[in-house]
Amino acid sequence: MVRIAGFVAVSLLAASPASAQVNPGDLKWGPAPAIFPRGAAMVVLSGNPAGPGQFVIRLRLPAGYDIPAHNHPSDEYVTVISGDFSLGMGDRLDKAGGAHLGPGGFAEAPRHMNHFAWTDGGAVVQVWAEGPFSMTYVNPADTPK
Ligand SMILES: [Cu+2]
Repeated sequence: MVRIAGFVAVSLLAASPASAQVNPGDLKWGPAPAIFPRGAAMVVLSGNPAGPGQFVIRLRLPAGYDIPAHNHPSDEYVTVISGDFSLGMGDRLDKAGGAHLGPGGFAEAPRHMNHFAWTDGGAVVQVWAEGPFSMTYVNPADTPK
């Protein structure tokens, strides 16, 4: 029965984000977890960043947003969806030392390698990494409270 099949498909979509298809306007944004500097919004597209396994999230960063030097326990793959996003490798945020990326731009931060990022005019970026996700700030004073 077509109607039952359709109902089942909708139920699976709601229960399992990993199999979902979604347009940008339908994403349910919320405040990013406190491990990120204040002001970012986040949506989980696939998986669970808090648990084991691969996940995909998007982050919406306001203009003038800085992410101080930090590292992660897994490789991090970042795709710029919109806006401007700059990312560099190193132990301190150095705006002279990053690569400036636009929509479609891509960056990879190998696991445990210190890196930093910022946006001048605001950005939406998509992050693919392995959970459980964490951020270790190089300077403990940079750790958001
Ligand atoms: Cu990072």
